[in-house]
Amino acid sequence: MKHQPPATSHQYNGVIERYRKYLPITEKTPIITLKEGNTPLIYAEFLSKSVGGNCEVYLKYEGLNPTGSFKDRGMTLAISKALEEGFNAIMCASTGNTSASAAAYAAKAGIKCIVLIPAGAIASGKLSQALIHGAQVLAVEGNFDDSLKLAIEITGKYPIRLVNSLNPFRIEGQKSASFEICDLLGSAPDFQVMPVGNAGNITAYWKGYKEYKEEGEINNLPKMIGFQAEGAAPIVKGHPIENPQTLATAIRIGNPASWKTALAARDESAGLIDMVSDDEIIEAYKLLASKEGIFAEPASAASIAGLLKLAKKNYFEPGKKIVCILTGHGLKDPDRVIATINKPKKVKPEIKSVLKEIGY
Ligand code: AN7
Repeated sequence: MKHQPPATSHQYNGVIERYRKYLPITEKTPIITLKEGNTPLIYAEFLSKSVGGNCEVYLKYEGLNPTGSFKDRGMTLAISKALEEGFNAIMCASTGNTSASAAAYAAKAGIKCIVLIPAGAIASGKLSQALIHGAQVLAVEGNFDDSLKLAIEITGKYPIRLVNSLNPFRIEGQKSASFEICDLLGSAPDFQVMPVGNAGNITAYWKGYKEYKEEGEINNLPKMIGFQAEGAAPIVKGHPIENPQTLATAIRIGNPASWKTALAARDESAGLIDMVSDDEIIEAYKLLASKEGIFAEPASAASIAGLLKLAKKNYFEPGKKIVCILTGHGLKDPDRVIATINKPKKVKPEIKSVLKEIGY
């Protein structure tokens, strides 16, 4: 491997190197990495108390990946394999995070990246990332589902690799997050709570847990719990949603590509997939930031909203370990904060005015 620091430096080198034996990597695969993965699992004191019954709540902070979301775990593999297979162009449809990640890894690999985004419907941080990394960004006058249909059709006809989660290497890379959770806890948690959009990530986590159990790394499996946004909850409602709506733009998806495998994860684990309202998402978003010190984007807060919804119904038995996945960083969508929290109050540049405002 070129340009890696000497082994003695102990630098972490990304999910492919760390979990190589569980991944479809050969000696010929050129490894494209931005040192993704190895994200912290943070004990959440306030949330643990809120759930009660001596339950322990942990947050897997995926916003600390190189491009600020979990997508990097799958992208390192998808791009490395695309290079191995001789592609020099990739394409994705995206609600934002996939495009940011694809653009960054394509830049690192020196290949062309084309992204199709629903016009006017992705958060400004994500759009900025895709643009600065040099992707060709096309704003489709339609929603994510329309964009994905186009990406599938085009990549089926032209020598461009699709890097949405329909690309099996995306799922392979993303399963590394369940390995990390097990390595840190010493077992699988009792419950895992996460947002569900196109349903690739719940598919990947479940695959990871099952493989770790087959390999003898763990003896238990978690119940898989997914949350969709109320206005974009096709899996909960049992039919595609033609015009999905939610302020959690990352999961504004009406016809998930991995629908069937999401149902399998739910049913094989005896878990559930439910929904939360935008109001519940915003409440959880603020609570996470103000009580746990963690800024996650609204889609990620859906897992916290879901955790609290289930806790209210006494869903969790006492003493259980619960891991919530915080899929993306809050800075991805700064406009949501401005729309949610009062703007700073203006004061005159004098001590008197400041003291008056702060009550001293
Ligand atoms: C922060 O970027 O679909 O259920 O195109 O960005 O695996 O789709 C993003 C999805 C959750 C849902 N949280 O994951 C895209 C895209 C965040 C996300 C999801 C997404 P999946």
